[in-house]
Amino acid sequence: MLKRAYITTPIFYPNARPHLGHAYTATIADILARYRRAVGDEVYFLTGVDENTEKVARAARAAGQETGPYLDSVVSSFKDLFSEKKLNISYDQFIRTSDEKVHWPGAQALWQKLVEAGDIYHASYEGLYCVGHEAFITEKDLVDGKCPDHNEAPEHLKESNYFFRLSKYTSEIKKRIESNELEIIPAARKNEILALLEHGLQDVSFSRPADKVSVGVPVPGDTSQKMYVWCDALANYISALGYGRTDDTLFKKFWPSDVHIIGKDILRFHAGIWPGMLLSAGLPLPKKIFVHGFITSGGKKMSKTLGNVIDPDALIVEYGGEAVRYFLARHISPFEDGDITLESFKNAYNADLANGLGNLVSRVMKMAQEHHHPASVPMFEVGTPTESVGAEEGMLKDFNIQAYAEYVSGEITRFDKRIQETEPFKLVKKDKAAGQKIIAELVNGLSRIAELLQPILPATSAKIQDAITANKMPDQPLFPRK
Ligand code: ME8
Repeated sequence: MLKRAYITTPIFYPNARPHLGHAYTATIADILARYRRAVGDEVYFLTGVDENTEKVARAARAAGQETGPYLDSVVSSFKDLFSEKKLNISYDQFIRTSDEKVHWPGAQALWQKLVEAGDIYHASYEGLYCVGHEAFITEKDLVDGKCPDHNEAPEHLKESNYFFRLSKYTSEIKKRIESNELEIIPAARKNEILALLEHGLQDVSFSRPADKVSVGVPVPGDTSQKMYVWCDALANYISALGYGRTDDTLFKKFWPSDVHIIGKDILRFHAGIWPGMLLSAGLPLPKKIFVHGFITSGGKKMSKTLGNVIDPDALIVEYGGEAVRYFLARHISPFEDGDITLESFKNAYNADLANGLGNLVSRVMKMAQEHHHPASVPMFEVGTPTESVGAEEGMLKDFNIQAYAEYVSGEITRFDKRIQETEPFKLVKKDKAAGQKIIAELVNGLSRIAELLQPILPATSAKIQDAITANKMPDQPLFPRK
């Protein structure tokens, strides 16, 4: 049955060039989107950037640039990283929240709904604000007077704002999460958010005085206030589909989303504030939120000070975008934190791609080119790509991208062993028909591997399929040894 799937990534802060964490989220979201397309679902895949933040304004000032041109240049570096020649992220839309035509009408229409529900009220806020988090924090979140995540002292705010009556929705949100109507995956993250809900959600300050922030969506009917960045950012998931605009065909077709893919750092916004806003507006909640862990390097958080930051672009220049996609899928657990170092990357590249997959393709296709006649030797029955990918459906359906990649690796090893055991290149000289039969079986196996690899390594999968069709070794090794 044809299903619709609206898949989203968070919108990333474009205060600096994209890092490996951004690359990870985008890649796993892309793998899931490609898989859903391969099984015949109608997919709409959204990614983009969260521009209405003080972080960007500050970064622009530090770079001695105006916010607009600064944003344009950082946004092009995200688009470049996601492009076909690099990570090959097959998004249908890249939303920019500075886009007054695409995003603002939806964000403002949603605000209006919250007002109509009686959930927006005026109050004064006094407390601490961490610009790094773009969130209100409390004394107990601080270590030595600083936010430990951003190593920065918070600002002390005393201002008159609009508040959102989030507290009203605690029990309803809890009910939806407990019953899996709003499924939080994996279970550990579900428990984490349920524990938080146990304490009850507090109302949130939902706007900032316009003269105190440099960017932001104006609050409808009160230009002296701009929307709080998370209020405007979360709205991107529906504004992108045309919510609040004349043409809301996509919204009608694709909302509610099948899955929001996010990192563990932003769970409480997505499983607290966002469902609260949707409930207040009378809109359906997303079906699932998939929460992945963080990437560390050498067991430590990547940081400029520690000098362990790995730049996705540098890896791509050296090894190619497909190798980066492969590593992220195969060697980072989607459910927990995962580690990468330049050394572990290189080792995995050589073992799994140069010696593993690349070598298998060369060996099999060399034998095929010399001894295999596709027209005369019957191939084994292979399923259509849809059926083949569908066979491993369980793993990708459960977001276990790593288990799926491991399974494909296992298939590569299995066919390597088969070559060692049967030595068809020797056999074909003694018993031509028997040798050719095994070569046909290997070509067949390769074809299935290519199909299975399609969501993870789309370009490599196509190259393997082309080689099989041409019955010829690829001109260049797919993954040269490094
Ligand atoms: O939070 N490992 O944007 P952001 C893995 N604009 N993933 C990581 C990571 C790491 N070390 N670091 C970041 C924001 N990420 C908001 C989101 S959504 C309505 C607004 C990934 O640029 C992870 O998915 O800080 C995380 O949730 C996302 O980048 C946050 O990116």
